[in-house]
Amino acid sequence: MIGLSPTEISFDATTGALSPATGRYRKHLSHLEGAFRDVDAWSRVIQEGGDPLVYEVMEYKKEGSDLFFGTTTMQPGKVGEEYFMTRGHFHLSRDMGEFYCTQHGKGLLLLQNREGKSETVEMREGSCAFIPPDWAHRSINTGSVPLVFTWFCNVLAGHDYDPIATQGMRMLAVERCGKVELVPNPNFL
Ligand code: M6P
Ligand code: ZN
Repeated sequence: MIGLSPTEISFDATTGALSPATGRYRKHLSHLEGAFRDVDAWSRVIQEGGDPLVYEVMEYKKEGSDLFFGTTTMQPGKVGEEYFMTRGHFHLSRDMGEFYCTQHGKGLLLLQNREGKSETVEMREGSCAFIPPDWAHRSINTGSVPLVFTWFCNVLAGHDYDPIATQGMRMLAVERCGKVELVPNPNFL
């Protein structure tokens, strides 16, 4: 790691655009098959809503560095009563956590440990969330504008999607009577 040069990377706090970026991807609703409880609503929003963009991730990784960071920009929206959210993952390296710092919008960070204990941290402008090692994490846009956050992580952390893709998370974030509610996921055993 000796010999790496200091670098400035700029980001736009309202769009999440990163410059320079070394990677980026977009997730549209059709890429999130199985993530939302209401499968009929999921198909309907894809067909009638033109397969909307749910989130975009941009990252900056310096070759040879132990750390990297990026932005995630989540669009507002719902599938049935459930808010747009990320897939959610554990880290492959179980001893590595992460930080999320919210730049714009509002949301919920839903966390779950290996024993199925569920916790949330509010995501709002000017707040950061610490994600402890071996806690699964999923971000949820509960607002009406894009939720933009920066994240900081070890390059060796890796993504383990299987447990959440298979079982989902214990809690769901839904809108009921115009309010954000966390309700138990009937499909989580
Ligand atoms: C955050 C980070 C990324 C992650 C992204 C989307 O920005 O944790 O590493 O890829 O969220 O989440 P997911 O990979 O679970 O879809
Ligand atoms: Zn992560």
